[in-house]
Amino acid sequence: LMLFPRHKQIWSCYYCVLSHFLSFFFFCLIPGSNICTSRGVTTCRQCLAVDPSCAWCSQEFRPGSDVSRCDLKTSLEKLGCRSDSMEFPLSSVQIIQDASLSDKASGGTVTQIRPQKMRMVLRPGDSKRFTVSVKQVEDYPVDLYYLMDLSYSMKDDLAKLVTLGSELAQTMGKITSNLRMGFGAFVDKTMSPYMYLTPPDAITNPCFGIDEKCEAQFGFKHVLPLTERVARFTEEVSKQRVSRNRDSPEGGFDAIMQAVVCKDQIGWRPDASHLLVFTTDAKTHIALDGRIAGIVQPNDGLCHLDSSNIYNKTTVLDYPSLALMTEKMSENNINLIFAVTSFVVPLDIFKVLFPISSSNVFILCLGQKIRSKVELDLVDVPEDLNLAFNATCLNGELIQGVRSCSGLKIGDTVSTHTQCLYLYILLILIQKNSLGPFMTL
Ligand SMILES: [Ca+2]
Repeated sequence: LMLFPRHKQIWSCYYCVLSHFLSFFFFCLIPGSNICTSRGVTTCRQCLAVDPSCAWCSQEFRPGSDVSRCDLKTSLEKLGCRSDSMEFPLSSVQIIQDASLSDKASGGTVTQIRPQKMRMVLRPGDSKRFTVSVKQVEDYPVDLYYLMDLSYSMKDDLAKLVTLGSELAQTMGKITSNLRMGFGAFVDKTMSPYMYLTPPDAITNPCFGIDEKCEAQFGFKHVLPLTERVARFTEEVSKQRVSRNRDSPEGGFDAIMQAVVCKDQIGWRPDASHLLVFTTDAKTHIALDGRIAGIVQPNDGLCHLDSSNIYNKTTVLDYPSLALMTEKMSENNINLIFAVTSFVVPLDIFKVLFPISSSNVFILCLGQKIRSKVELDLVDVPEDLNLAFNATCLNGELIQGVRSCSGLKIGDTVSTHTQCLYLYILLILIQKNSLGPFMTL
């Protein structure tokens, strides 16, 4: 069970209830006939798949008799079917692992959902309810990776960028004590027409033409893997110097892609919240922009950091598309946060992705927003299985068809405890015509 929405099961529930009601009504009018006997089934397997109320008698009643061996259990008993010949399996739910929910994220295994493991045996068309409790622990681990735009125009903002980084560390430190921070920097693709190639001095010092000294241009470099020593983060960020490149849009999307997919190098923890903060003051190159440099190979969405943690496919692969970025972020469970200047905010591409206010405020709010909602999602559910959710949120009221609870506030410990508990009641329903008489979860 994980996070995100899909809705469609509710209607099939109504449909099943309605069809069961109608068939019951219909068969009541014909004495001796019911849903089990009317289908003319001849095997146990077929019989048990007709309806959860049907039983199969493995003994022959009388040679040549036309009495149905598939019938309601009570009818078969009346017909003299011995109990050891009666096949009438019942659906069952068995909880296998049910460790209690953790209060704090620090120390040992963190349990945020219970039960953890269950075994369910269901007959086709049958349904079972079970309750899943979810609790968002305090001090839940947070990984924050900071992507700095180090193009020349950021020179004025570099101090602000450093401050933003340390403010971010402070703010996040208030929300969780289990914080890891890291950062990387980007400029743009290291080739013409994005890069200054002449005179030769400009390659090592792109600011040569304006009589200044700055860092050689690079595509993306991963500087500091996620570390719990936040002071080190502030220290490393303040060491950064700007570079310079030729065109105004920058190659930030290349950096985002690498930060998302290079899990091992970045050090994303599998059980932490992942925040990727992207700073820039300029437009961003998007997929197909690579064509002006003759790059036709689409971005492959793979990690290409060399041993010095430099992105080594910057001149080979095109910038990633929004679709590929979204796919990879969702795959790796990463939340992207844009910390951009007012110049960038009106750009359509950012408008589509996020509604943005002033960067500092935005990050503060977002830190809380990310932790204020809990949502259940299903992963790899077999097609024959229908799952419906009812949520019991903060006020204890049951909301049908809802799988998320929002409104969690980060505040004092006592209220957080009570506010963090969410209960979900799940209704499991297997549709008819499924693979066989049984399905095991
Ligand atoms: Ca550029």
